[in-house]
Amino acid sequence: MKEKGVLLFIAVLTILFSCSNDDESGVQVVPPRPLAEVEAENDAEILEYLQTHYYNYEEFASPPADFNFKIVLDTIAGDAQDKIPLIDQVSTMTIPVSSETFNLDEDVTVDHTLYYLAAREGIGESPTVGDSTLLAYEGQLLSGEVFDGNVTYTWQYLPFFLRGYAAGVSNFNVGTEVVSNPDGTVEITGSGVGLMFLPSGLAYYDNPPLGSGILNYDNLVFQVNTGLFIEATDYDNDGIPSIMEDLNNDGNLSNDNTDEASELSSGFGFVPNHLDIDDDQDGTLTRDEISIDNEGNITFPDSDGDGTPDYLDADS
Ligand SMILES: [Ca+2]
Ligand SMILES: [Ca+2]
Ligand SMILES: [Ca+2]
Ligand SMILES: [Ca+2]
Repeated sequence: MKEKGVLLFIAVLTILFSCSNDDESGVQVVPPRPLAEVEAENDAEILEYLQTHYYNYEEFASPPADFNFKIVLDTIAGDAQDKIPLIDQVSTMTIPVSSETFNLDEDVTVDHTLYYLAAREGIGESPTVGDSTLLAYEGQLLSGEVFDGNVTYTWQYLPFFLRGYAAGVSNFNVGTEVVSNPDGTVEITGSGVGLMFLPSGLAYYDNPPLGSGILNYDNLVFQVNTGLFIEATDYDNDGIPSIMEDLNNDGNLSNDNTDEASELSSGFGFVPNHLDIDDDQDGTLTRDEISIDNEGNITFPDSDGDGTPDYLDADS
């Protein structure tokens, strides 16, 4: 009797599942494409672009008096056929991306290449992917279509933005001080100007924002003017800088959640450590389970000696 019930249940599930492939209008829902296939396609598109385009590097090398330090991209052709292609000027970083990031029906990790260049080196330090950064930015597609941007400086807490964007920004130095002009505009002395190319696996993949003009699997290009950043940003103010809450050290702060099991069972939802003031959900705030000396050095007591520090150990 019991077995029959299970079989019936499976049959019902199968029907529900097959129906879910079609929405109400009868349009087939397309499952996301495999990560490795999309990565290879994206990388080929970006490389093709980098080989056939250049930026206004001559203006950056000897800036005209009225130059606005904006990066302008153009095709190598006609009068511009002798320009140096971007491919000879970019640097790269390799970022492993797990298929879990996009809830794919596969279990793979695929290396993605982020291409970037500093058109103007900032004179300050560079932020980490866990820092709040003051910057102006513009995003465009490889077609040249601009989809987003902000010409005035705005604070961005990098973990809230695209993974490739945060990684890209972390390569650029910022400036030193804010200067307010008589006309109300603000400049930052010695700010950096950078450019980056993100494959879709470091951007929206198959889930771009509606109405943004970005299509599934689109590569994105961002230019940024990096003004300032807050060193060792501690977003949840628990005493531990956000970057130190990237426990698996993969540059992605959203996949570190020590108390995930108890949060999910108690209906708290998923609060990653960089946003969690009680990282082990034992009722004692993280701030009260760590020690910070007068110089700001943090130590992590482990009172039961089991190798897990108290702030991540629900039973101590
Ligand atoms: Ca992480
Ligand atoms: Ca948590
Ligand atoms: Ca925390
Ligand atoms: Ca705690």
